[in-house]
Amino acid sequence: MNICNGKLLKKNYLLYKQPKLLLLNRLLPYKKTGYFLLYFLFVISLAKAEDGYRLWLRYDLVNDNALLKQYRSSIQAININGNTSTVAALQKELNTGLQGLLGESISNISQPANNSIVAGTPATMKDIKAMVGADALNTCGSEGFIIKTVHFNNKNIIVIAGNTDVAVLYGGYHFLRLLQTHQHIQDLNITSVPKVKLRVLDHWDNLNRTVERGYAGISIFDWQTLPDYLDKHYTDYARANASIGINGSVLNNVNASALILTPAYLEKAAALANVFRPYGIKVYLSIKFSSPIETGGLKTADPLDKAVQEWWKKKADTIYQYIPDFGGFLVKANSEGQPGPQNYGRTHADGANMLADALTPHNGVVMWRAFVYSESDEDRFKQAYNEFKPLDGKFRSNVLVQVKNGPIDFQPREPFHPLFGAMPQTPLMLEFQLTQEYLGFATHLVFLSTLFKECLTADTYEKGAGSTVATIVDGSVENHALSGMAGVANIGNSINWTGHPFGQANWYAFGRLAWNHELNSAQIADEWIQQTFTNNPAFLDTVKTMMLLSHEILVDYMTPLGLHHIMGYGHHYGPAPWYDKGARADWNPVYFHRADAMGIGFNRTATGSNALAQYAPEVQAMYKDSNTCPDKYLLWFHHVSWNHKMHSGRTLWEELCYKYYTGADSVSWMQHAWNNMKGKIDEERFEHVKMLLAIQHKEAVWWRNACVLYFQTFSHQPIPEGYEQPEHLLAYYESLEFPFAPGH
Ligand code: BDP
Repeated sequence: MNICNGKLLKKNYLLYKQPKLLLLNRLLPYKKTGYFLLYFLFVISLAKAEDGYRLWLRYDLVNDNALLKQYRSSIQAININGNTSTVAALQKELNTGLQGLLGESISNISQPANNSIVAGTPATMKDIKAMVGADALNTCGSEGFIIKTVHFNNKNIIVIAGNTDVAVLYGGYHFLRLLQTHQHIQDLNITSVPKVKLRVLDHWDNLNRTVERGYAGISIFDWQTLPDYLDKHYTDYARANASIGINGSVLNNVNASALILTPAYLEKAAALANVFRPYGIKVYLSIKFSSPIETGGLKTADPLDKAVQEWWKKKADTIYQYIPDFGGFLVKANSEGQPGPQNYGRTHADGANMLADALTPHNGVVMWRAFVYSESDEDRFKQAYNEFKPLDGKFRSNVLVQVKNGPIDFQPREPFHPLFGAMPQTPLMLEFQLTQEYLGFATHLVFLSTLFKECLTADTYEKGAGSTVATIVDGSVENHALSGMAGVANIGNSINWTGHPFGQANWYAFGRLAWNHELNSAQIADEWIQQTFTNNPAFLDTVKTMMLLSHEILVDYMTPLGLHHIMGYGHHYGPAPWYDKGARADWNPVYFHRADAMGIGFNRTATGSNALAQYAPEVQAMYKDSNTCPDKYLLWFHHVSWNHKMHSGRTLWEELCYKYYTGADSVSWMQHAWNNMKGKIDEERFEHVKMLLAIQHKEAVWWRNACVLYFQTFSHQPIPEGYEQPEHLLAYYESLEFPFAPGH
């Protein structure tokens, strides 16, 4: 199936033409109109099939006649020069995109003409500088683009310009987005430059195609048939990423197999890199720190050992022979059982620097993860900071320390990680999780843009007010040359890529925010809905509201008021706040919520673990007093009594019940809102989302009942009057087991 609708229709037609004639011949003798009607309905339904594969790159005919007329008159031809694979990709995308959107094919011309698009760089188009201004181009760097309507040599032209082919490709995708979102194009003057340099998807995909924490099928990377078979997914994945500015892909799980660096797999990775390259996407690999032992025959992986250093240097040289523009390594070391430099008494900096030195001659980078915690009496919240803060300034210049958005682990809500604001001399790469490991897997509709924004806009006060996480991460606070944002991918081979049709929005939002963290969630939702579903204003309004509220709703029915990590053990499916059998204290929900007869919550103030001290004084001031701490972080930082007075006037116990009940109830509201959308979009995706919302509702009620009943065993207070009583006793919820829950 082709992602572009223009082609899809044609292909389907050819594909079904033969059976259609056969069927027609069979039906003719009956000559019953009923059969014909049925048959035509069948053909129409095929032509309209919407399985989600096309993502936000659907390019369906613009259904606003006035706009269509405007578009058609301003876009009559395309002038793109150059013979690189990126130029070819851009040409193809514009041709297919415009053909779909405008319903007519657009000719390619070799000179700028009146009412044409001119796309190029100063190297490929001699007039480009004169059209947009050399100064403007100077602000674009190597990836930024300009889209401008100009009157040049008596011609009306839409210019898409950049300093490199890839920049122009980004501009081309942005232009198509303008049309898909029905923007006027007569007076364009857009300059867009990415704020963050490395915008990377991290795949937790294993070489056997299972995906750690993946809920959308198996891996799209079919290592078995690579390098010879190049699945269509690879190109469409690259297109989707390029369209939102993602420029890197880590192909394999952070819990890495050492085999990834063996020649057989490097050849496969190189084949993927070749497909991705025209789209500006670099390939990175997760490495296993013990690779020199496992595949190199050495006795040690000590980063200060000369033979080990030599092994990595040679390995890097080899990798670059396969992949000349290889991006670098992602490393999980001394975390959750992975080997690392500490096995040899060395530091994270020793380990990262050894790898960095091997990559330096080739301009590669190391993304060294700070997700570390070990069995210890220390609050898990504090451990990454304790290990990494003393290493600030000790890393080579091509190392980024990659930090999860929050201090624990991708919870529905976390305060920002205290390392942001604490390592001024080190570029910190922000890691978000798009796959919904702790957020209902791929069956809960939750738009993560608001979660991302909550973190990005949080003020660390590193250099006074305004040092937001976003400005730490984009390098502007400390003037770092390197900057990066990573998203743990939610992609699999499921037909719509992400399992839940709305999971696509999280991939989309991540890319858009990595490019420009100043975009707001409403804008992003707006763009995504229009491109993915429809421009119908009623649909747009309702669904945008659902999306914007969805994260808060999920927090309410799962982990309100600052509760965290109370999910099922191991697989993290469903509620299990009672669980206390985990091999380590900090793998148990009871460790995190600390409910007792007095109250609930983790005291992280000076009278408790004092994790709060890891933040700047201004941040501490916001959170340190349980009476002024925002409700949403209350139980992150305080153990408060069941009768604690909340800002609403309710007691903590009442508020907890209120949140759980409102959360579950809000999912019914989402169902209701969605049901009203029937007929506004295709039946296929409408029904899909409807069924998933039913699961979400069932599970939200399950979360509510299980948690309220369990916490009631400590509060000893009744569920407030007027609330529906849980369907089962606590013992029932505690007895549920899910040995085959996916993704672990
Ligand atoms: C946790 C996941 C685990 C990952 C780990 C990580 O449960 O599967 O390996 O994060 O980020 O959230 O390394």
